[in-house]
Amino acid sequence: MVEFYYHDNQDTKENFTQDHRGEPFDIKNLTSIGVIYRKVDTLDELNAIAEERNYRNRDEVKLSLDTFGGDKTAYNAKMEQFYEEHYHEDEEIRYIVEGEGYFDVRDQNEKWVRAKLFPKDLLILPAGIYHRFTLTEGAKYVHAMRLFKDEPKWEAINRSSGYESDIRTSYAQSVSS
Ligand code: KMT
Ligand code: NI
Repeated sequence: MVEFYYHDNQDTKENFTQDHRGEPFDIKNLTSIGVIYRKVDTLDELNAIAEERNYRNRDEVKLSLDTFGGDKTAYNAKMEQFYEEHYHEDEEIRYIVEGEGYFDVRDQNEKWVRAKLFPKDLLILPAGIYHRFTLTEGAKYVHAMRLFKDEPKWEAINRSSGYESDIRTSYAQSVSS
């Protein structure tokens, strides 16, 4: 079952898959940043949500050292890519099939909120929200489904690029108090 808490911000390049549990975070405050969490038990339920929200595409991703055939360099590169702060131009759904994962999302005060996700946990990230992903130290594996409204595009706009589109700007305005 999902856990939400503030990140302790003590992460380094070596330890970012650890828990990094900081202050408690009240799940009720997700609405103020436009993030939706749902426990989704069946594929039928998942399909219903996808239909209701006009999602047309999905893909599945499996991530672990094994899925890279033990190639540590390739695995580490992927891990670093997912952990790089970024946003997408579309609302996107992430659903955990197997394993575990951390999604960190910025709250309206730019604090990292960490969602520790387990099987059947579903997270909807609004377009334009800055976030990052990593595996957990415990499982070191995730099998996730990614649902897209349009073509499965995996475009991530990294914060370090300094580029902020209209979608990002309007998201930021919508959450500012
Ligand atoms: C994202 O948007 O960063 C991701 O979906 C990460 C990979 S999903 C296991
Ligand atoms: Ni992303």
